[in-house]
Amino acid sequence: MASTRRLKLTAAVAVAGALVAGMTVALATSASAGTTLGASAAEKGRYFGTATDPHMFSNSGYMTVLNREFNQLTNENGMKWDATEPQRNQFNWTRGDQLVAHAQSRGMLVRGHALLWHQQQPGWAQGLSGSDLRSAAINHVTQVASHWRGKIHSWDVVNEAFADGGSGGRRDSNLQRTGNDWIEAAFRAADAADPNAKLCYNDYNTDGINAKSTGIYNMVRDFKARGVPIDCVGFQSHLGTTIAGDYQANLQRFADLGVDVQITELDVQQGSNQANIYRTVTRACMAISRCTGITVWGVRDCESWRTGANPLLFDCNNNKKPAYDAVLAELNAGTGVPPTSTPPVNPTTPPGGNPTTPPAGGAGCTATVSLNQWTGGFVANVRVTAGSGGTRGWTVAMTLPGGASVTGTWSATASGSTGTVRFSNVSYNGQLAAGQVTEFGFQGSGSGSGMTPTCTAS
Ligand code: G2I
Repeated sequence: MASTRRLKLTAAVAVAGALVAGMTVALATSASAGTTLGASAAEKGRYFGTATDPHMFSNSGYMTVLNREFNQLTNENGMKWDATEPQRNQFNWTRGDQLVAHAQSRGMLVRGHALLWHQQQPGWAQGLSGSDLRSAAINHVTQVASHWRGKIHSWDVVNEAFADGGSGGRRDSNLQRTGNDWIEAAFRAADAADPNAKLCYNDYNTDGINAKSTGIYNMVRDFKARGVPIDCVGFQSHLGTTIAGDYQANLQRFADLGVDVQITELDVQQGSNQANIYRTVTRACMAISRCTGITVWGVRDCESWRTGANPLLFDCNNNKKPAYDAVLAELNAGTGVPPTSTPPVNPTTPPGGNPTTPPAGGAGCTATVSLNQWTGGFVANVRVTAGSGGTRGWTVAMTLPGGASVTGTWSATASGSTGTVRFSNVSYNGQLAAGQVTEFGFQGSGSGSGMTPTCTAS
């Protein structure tokens, strides 16, 4: 985990041409510096991206704009649950692979969108509930994040889980009904599957300090305090004809928690204020060193999901709009990010030690468990720390209380479901360097109290 964290931090400056997660990000900054959105953002250590869909890749006018202006791509629909897992455990990578291939061929970053969301679930998942849905959801996170491991700059691990209105609480959904800890279980599974991707929570109507953004702020603060692996918060910023006066202050309060902030789905209602609002958003991001990039939700007005709103930077004839000029000017006027980001601060030491300073385990390995329990069930998250000799593989044995049984496991293989259960590494998390940490988890029925893990390394 320690080396993992450092790699994640360097990802913020990947746009400057660093080697990150096994992918070379070489962005053309010199030829067109100051004259395109991507190059101007890259000069300031940031990305400027767009949502797109591979079905547009054959449209030459569109692609001229996309390839010239943007250095980050998000698949508008093709990496969602319904697209990637249309039948349970049968995966379709076509649209995501096409987008990743195009991005890689041009040195563009990829934002992954979105692992878990209450919308655009495949029909089979919509029909599930309880521990069956929880297992399917965690399996989805693991499989999808593993498939594109090392190729995704940032993942929207969980999308739109908070309610609109004044409650500041969670949105009701089939996922929420599996237990309030479903979000942290998803982040832990994503971290195990792709340790170098930045892991984001993404939502809308969070464009200012309000009840919803404060609910999310409290969740992120709690995650940081307990060592849940969250790296960033996405602010979609689907905006109308006004923008909150505290837009920047809201981003800043999240950055101050020790997470990156990203503008992930920006579009603004056409009108006399459109260019000004785009300018305000860009200026706010450039003023915050942990605001690592901006993504607009489409290239041209005619492909926007907001039919008739004309909310984007290019018209349907590939022409730049006044809002484009406003954004470019702000990118060029803005400040750069520091060459190395400040490491995130964990306000309290999480169970099992702070990930940046793992405890010395001696030879072999050590394991700690943290539990989220409710009446009749629990989720256990287990942290495995390699001792001074590192590991080629590991097994964690745990004796479940009488009446308890394992109903689903992620990032490990379980030997059984009751009594003493042995959890062994899967293919990608067995090899750990000295002091390195990995995590796995399982869901159970009954009570999980009193389990003591014993770790054996091979
Ligand atoms: O709703 C706007 C965005 C809000 N945040 C999450 C984003 O993922 C979301 O994107 C939109 C896409 O822009 C739309 O393109 O998500 C919609 C789905 O909720 C997308 O719409 C879907 C339609 O619902 C489908 O009928 C259609 O087949 O687009 C699909 C492909 O065109």
